[in-house]
Amino acid sequence: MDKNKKQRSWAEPYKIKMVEPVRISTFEERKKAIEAAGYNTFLLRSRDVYIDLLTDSGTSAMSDRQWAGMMMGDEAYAGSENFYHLERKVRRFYGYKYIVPTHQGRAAEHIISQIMIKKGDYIPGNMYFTTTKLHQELAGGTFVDVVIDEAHDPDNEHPFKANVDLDKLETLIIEKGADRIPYVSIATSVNMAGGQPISMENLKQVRELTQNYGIPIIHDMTRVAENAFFIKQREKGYGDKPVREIVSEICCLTDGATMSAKKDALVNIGGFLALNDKELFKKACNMVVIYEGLHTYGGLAGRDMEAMAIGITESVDEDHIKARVGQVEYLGKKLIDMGIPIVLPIGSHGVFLNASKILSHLSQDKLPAQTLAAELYLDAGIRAMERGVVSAGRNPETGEHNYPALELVRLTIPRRVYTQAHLDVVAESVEAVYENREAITGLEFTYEPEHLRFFQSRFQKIE
Ligand code: PM9
Repeated sequence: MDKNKKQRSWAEPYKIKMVEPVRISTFEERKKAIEAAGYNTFLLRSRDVYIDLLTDSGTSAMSDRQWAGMMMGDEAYAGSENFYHLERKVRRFYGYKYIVPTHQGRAAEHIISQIMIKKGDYIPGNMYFTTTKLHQELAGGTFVDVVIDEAHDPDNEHPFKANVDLDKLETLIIEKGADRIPYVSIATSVNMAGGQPISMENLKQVRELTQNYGIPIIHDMTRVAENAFFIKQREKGYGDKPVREIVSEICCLTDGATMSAKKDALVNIGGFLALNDKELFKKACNMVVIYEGLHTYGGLAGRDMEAMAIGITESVDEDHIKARVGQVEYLGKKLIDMGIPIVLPIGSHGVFLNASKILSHLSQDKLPAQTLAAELYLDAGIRAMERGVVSAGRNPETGEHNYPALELVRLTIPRRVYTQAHLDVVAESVEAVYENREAITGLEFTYEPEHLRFFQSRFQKIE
């Protein structure tokens, strides 16, 4: 490339056809709202939020083609045309043989955990995810983190922080025995590490190792296209490969997958379980009728499956994925320039603020990430998500808090929803909170539910 060539700007590969007005609230209104929500951003009403970066889950803007597809919903109880369209897309883009639709990702996690895990089993994975780990535990298993150590260090700039530490994995297999490991759980673009990718090279090594022991790999493919984009950018030999081919190569190295289509696949609701093994598929079909619905709709309307089928194609479009990850990078770079500590490298679906560093005067017991998320809301009505000690929950055996090395606040970017100007407002708000950080006191629990406590817990300020 010509080094003297000026760097040119890029813009999103879409134009806006419909708008949803948002309201800018006053500080007094926000103070009332966050108190009423018990300082938990999950308990805020959406109408009280100006820029909603709680999650990229189900919050994306669907395309005109997806909306048109919604009108083609075949709402038959059994054998809807939209199911067969979805099945064709899963086979074509991901290569899995059998698909069971589910209403969202955790329903697929529930089914796979119940059909594969026995009491006393161990499930190694490249870092935990809240719902995935809970379903493994509810099925009688124990999750074991085998991600590389770099993943737990927010400042480490390893390009593939979701890689598996092969020594950790093999030691576990030898110690516990392959028969007590029903599968290895591999996530692409690991959420809790900050949206970090696994490399193709590492995935191939995991494949080889697990095949030697006869252990299958179940893939959490929620953000597989984002992971593939990072492989294209960072891994030798992949620079000229289309993202859709990289996605397919990843999936081919695994035996089955759980999908929350609310992320990569650009729908507001939906997911699936995909499998290559016919016997497991039969068991999954038997389970889905108990919890979700018939195996050709799994809790979804025909129109939802149609939007998902179309969203799968759009998710691997080169221009789309470049702009999607590019928006996150734009915000991340702005925050780095402002001197704000964030997880490095910048993630695929959001920028993760390092709350331990920003609120370094608060111990983890004072819930720095939960506190920071509440302060961000107070400053400018921006809603973010805690990803620290509150999300990590308690050890089921000891009842003690799990203290994760990463105490983070996630500024998650919904796909195709916000403009660069929104992201400028977000960056300025983070900077304002950062400048006032010394005055911030922590939070303590006033209510804590048993499972996935981050969703519904309530807190009060420590004065
Ligand atoms: N992720 C997120 O905001 C939704 C709420 S937090 C539980 O990041 C992965 C990697 C996810 C995920 C949800 C699920 C569960 C599985 N794996 O929310 O049930 O990021 O569709 O998917 C959220 P569902």
